[in-house]
Amino acid sequence: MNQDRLYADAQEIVTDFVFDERVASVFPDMINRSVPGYGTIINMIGTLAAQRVKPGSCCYDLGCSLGAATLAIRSAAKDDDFLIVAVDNSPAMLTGAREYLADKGQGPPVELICADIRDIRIRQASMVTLNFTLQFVPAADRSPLLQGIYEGMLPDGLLLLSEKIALPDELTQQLFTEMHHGFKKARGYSELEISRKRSALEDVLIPETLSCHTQRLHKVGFTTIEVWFQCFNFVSLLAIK
Ligand code: GEK
Repeated sequence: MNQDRLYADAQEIVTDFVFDERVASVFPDMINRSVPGYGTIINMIGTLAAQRVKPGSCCYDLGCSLGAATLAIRSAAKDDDFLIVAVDNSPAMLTGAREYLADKGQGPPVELICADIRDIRIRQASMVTLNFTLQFVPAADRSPLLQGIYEGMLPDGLLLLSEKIALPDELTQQLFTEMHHGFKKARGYSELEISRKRSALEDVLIPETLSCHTQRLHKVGFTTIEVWFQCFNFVSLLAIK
């Protein structure tokens, strides 16, 4: 696994974060050292898919990056009788996903699509995963995207939504941010790397509060909405149609 040193060089000018070749080449290391619980969430996506995905249906991995969730779904599948649709609009990520999945055994078929998830029509979905992807979609487009997902789901369909969240008050926001930075420091990131990455993400990753997420999911039509994982400002929700 290549180590993420993208923000270690103090001389380099910090520009907006993009999912390019440089990011794709260090992505597993970057996400594991930056997102608390990432491995647990990936494993649970596989477990949930094995329980919830119906024969003949589709299982979507939206913003699939290198395909970690797709691989977990495929590896945990009891049968090959459903289609996994994995979508990402970063060509570098999709190329990486294609290579990553190619030599990782058998399972249900996977359709890899290089596209914006806002342009994808969801059909016959028994499960949809948005694992730390919605936060990169412009805020105004989040409701229409979730509405499309809801409409394309089968009854009882499951949405797994993981997000970095904003806290409703300044004190908790500060506390959770410090805890997150402590998490990153313990995994070898320097103060400089943490602050440079933070600046790069500032206008790119737009977090919302947990109540904003749950209210929107209700508005779109989901009935059961529960948080199943939280580690400071990182949350994963389940929403059932
Ligand atoms: C994982 N889910 O490993 N359309 C398509 N893809 C997009 C869009 C969009 N509009 N916006 C962002 N992406 C993965 C991790 S990473 C999370 C997801 C992170 C893609 C983007 O190219 C990137 O690959 C992914 O969403 C977000 O379980 O880096 O924090």
